[in-house]
Amino acid sequence: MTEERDVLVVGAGFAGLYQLHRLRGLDLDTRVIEAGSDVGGTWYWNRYPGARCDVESMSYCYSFSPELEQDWTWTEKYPAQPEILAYLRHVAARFDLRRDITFDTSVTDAAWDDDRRRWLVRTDDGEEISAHWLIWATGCLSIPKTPEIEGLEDFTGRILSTARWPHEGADVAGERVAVVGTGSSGIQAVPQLAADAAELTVLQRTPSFSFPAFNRPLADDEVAERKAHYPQWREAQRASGFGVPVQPPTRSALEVSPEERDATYQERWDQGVLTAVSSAYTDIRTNPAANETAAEFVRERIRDTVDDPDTAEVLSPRSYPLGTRRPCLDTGYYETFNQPHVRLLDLTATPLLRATATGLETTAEHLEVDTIVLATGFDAVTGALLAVDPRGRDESLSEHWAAGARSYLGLAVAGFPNMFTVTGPTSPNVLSNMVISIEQHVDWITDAIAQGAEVMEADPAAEEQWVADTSAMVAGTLYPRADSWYIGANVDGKPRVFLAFVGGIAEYRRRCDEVAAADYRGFTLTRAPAEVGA
Ligand code: NA7
Repeated sequence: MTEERDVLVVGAGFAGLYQLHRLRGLDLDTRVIEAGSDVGGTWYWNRYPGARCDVESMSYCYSFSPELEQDWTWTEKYPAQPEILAYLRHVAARFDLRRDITFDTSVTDAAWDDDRRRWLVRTDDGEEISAHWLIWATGCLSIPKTPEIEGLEDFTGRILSTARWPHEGADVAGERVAVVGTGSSGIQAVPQLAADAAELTVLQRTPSFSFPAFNRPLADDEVAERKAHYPQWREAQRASGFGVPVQPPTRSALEVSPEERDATYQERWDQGVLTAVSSAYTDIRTNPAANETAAEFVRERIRDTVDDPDTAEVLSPRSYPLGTRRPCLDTGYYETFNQPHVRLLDLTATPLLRATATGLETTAEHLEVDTIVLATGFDAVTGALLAVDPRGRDESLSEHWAAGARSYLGLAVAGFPNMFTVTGPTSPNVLSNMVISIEQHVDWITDAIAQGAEVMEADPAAEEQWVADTSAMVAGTLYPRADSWYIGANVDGKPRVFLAFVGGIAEYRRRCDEVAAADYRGFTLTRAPAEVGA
């Protein structure tokens, strides 16, 4: 039997939980389907040692409830995965959200029924749900990317994935461990794994720019101060580029002396904030020469930290500008390479050939290991949507996106009526504090649904224009100079389209609000026949 609902939401992470809460406010009958056994999304799955958010805890939390803001007290500058998960569990309990969430269940397909003007959704439990609205709250980094390492299935030791870390933990004490991947996950896990492993080898293909987090417990008085001024802080977050307030730049990096520039970079480095250094001057994201001054400052810090000059050089990114691939925040990452049992293996010099029964083989050596840790990233932003591949009015999403992801405002897709994507492609998503972006999207979607249309659909021309506008914005930056997952480069065959809005969250919000204020310009809203002319 087909269950009838007003809204079906896929995913119960930060996005799905808030979306459910807001839809209850409209009195809509909502059901949430979640693949995990609990709420949390990203923070449910990514339990590897060292997993931590790199947006500060008192900024990486919901702003919709002042009471929640006051009642919840974060303990560290940067929250570790267990604390974020505890927070989301608290939110689920506090707002009584679990009763509308079905766990351990995946949506397997979704198709728009143009006659009934509803979505028909199926789950891996064999259930069929018909919904007036379908909202994807599936996250941007939720489908782990399996690396194309030949023979991995022949390895007889243990393979762990940072994105699917065992809930009971994984003891590597006394083991020989290889970590493949040096993005945020690898960089956070390496110091922790090094503390237990007998030998740790880090296999690096592309080095990341990583900044020290200077993580620490939060003092009572700073928590009280923030809580006393939360509304102003939230305003500053929303007015900022990434949802993380930093002192805005006023000058070009090239108009100040090298001494002054380095002093500025050092001051921002010491803040331990992901975007602080790259926001020091107006042109770091647009001018290669300006960017190089900041990049070289970071390389200098790597050389200061790592004892062996060859290792420091291999850890120093040179193939792309600072900020064009996701930078990282770390706790003791570079220092880890000074430990005698830790080794860096440069896969650009000696590429990885294959896995064997007992380890990993490069062009130079056979590395015998007990455990391989894969920190090899995700099929970002579009992966979870295309895994289901919903079918719209005339075509599937994969057909519509054959040449790359297209959307209107990152919220809706032409030909996919009554469907919204929270933090979808070409919204600020991965270039922003996710929680702030999620709240803005959910609020916008909820207001749109409250218009009471029977069918709401993005116009193809509006989508076309949005794609043109956002692509032009990217072309004015240095982002296209990097092969990054921002552009789909990490997944074989993924069409190259920049997946995030680069104009900053304040500008993005302005554009979304403007569309809503202009009677949802670029959307067609159809009323139910009975209501027409009423
Ligand atoms: P990332 O940032 O995509 O990092 C994945 C890493 O894995 C990266 O260093 C890759 O090197 C490496 N990789 C991937 N496949 C291979 C193979 N086959 N061989 C060797 N190395 C490989 O993912 P993370 O999970 O670390 O971080 C994702 C985001 O989560 C992060 O930015 C935060 O937003 C939170 P490559 O760069 O492709 O040369």
